[in-house]
Amino acid sequence: MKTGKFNLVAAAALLVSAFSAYGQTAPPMSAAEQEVGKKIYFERCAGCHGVLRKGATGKNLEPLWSKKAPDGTVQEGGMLKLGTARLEKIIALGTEGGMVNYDDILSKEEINIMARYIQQVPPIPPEFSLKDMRDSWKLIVPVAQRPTKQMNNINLKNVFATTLRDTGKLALIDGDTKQIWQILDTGYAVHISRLSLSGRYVYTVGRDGLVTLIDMWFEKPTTVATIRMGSDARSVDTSKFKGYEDKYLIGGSYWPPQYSIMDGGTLEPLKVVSTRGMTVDGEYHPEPRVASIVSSHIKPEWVVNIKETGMILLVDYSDIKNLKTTKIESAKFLHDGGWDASKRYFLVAANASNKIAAVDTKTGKLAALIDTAKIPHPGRGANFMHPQYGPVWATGHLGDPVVSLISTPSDDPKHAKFKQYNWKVVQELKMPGAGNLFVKTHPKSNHLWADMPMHPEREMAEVNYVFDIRDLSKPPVRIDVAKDSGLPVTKALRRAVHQEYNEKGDEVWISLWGGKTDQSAIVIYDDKTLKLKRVITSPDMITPTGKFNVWNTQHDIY
Ligand code: DHE
Repeated sequence: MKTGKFNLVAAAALLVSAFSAYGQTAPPMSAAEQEVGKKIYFERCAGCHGVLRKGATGKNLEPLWSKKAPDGTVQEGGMLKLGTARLEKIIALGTEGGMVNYDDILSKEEINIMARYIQQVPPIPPEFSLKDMRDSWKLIVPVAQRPTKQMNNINLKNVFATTLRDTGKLALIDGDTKQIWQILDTGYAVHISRLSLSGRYVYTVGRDGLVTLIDMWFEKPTTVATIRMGSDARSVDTSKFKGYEDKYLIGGSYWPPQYSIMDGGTLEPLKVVSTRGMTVDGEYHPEPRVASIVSSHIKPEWVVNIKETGMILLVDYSDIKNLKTTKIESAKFLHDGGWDASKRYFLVAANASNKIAAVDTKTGKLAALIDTAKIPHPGRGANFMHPQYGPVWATGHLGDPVVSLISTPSDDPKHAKFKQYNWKVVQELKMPGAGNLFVKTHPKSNHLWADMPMHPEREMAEVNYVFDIRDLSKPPVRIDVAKDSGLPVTKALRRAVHQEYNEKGDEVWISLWGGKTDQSAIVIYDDKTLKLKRVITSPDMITPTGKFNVWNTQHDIY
């Protein structure tokens, strides 16, 4: 794994001086142990706790911290105060606050290393400039040398770009034949894939900041360009407004905290914009990470959600030399989200505030801040017509056993009677447990699927629940994805995660995300009958997570 120009020697020197400044000494670590700690921290911890360890969804993990409470009292804490033995317990067993247990992911020795590592001063990774991006840029096949028409017979609209998380690869699966078409090298633990508006190109972003551009018009899908945006990233999208179709690509980084604009066809870097600045509370934050990004269909704009500041940016790409940005205050910490059915409003989880922020991309203003149950986590959410309340958008929750349904506005005069409910949680559907990550439906479906992969118990993490949206008073149907896969039970949980419909909207694909050396599967259900249809598995099917159907991703159908 590459993490950019991380300078260990400088970091080690920093450690020594900082410990004496604290007057408390962190437990000793060899250089090799620090290297292991750095790698595991990047892979497993930084996403929730931040590179500078100031905390976001996860707690502050600095060696020592102090903060002023609203009543003026000063609170103090830190990893040095907790000490190695207590930290080992927390890492191994997890916490009620939502941290997962690592005793089935890390060895005892690794847990001990991590307990000591987080008592050291966090090393600060280097910045990443436009020049660094340019130096990392590889244009493998220039546009002029690419096919001018599709050179294969695959129904590209029904291809699924599937992350094979721990192998640093992406599987392109033919949704018609259910055959793995091609497996390609990508960045580490690809987080999402997004499609060009044309449906020809797949863009993926690895957690290590590597963006990969894959052309599906070749006989076999081919990587035509790669670029690094920094050392830690989660999001990409193209420009989708008329006249700018796929002209640009935007990528959001966790480290350094910034977004980058690239040429959509070649990934040539064009601009880097820092997101450091003030939070919605008026405090400076040194690490405001870029969470979800989405491309507007009605304006030449991207919606860019900044996690730590709680600011939603509308970035106008019609003139990138004179970049105009609207900064909308919402709440902390922004994470994932999706469009309402009209594609005018973007709804994003402010997960630590237990709120959903809805931005009106037509007026460029915040439309609503809606209180929800604990830690909303919508993925892109799910839109459907509620029999009683009209158009709703659904989000699940990591922290509470419910799926919240939020009423969304509609211009259709037939829906005028539902206006009174707009931006209210009109119903909470009961789930048997918390730990939900994704919900999904399709305009042609009568079902709403919900997973619980972050639930600590096997009977919950390995299944999905399906609601009948025509009659939400009916109890949801339990679908045992792990059992249906036919694969043997393994020590590691096999989390049933992330649902995706096929192009026609009559099949649901669910990933069974097993241990990093275990063979896993994609389990496919008939959406009408809820019966098992097919299992895609092979020795290459290791840790599948997100799946992105070309047609549905291209057109934001969910
Ligand atoms: Fe995700 C979306 C960040 C952990 C699978 N995840 C997102 C988005 C962000 C994000 C910002 C929205 C991207 C967008 O729409 O532009 N995810 C993070 C984290 O910071 C976090 C909590 C910790 C980390 O270290 O990354 C995290 N995510 C996970 C996982 O553990 C998951 C389940 C498996 C994995 O691959 O690591 C996971 N995240 C996903 C998926 C999406 C996603 C599948 C896209 C959902 C979609 O349908 O669009």
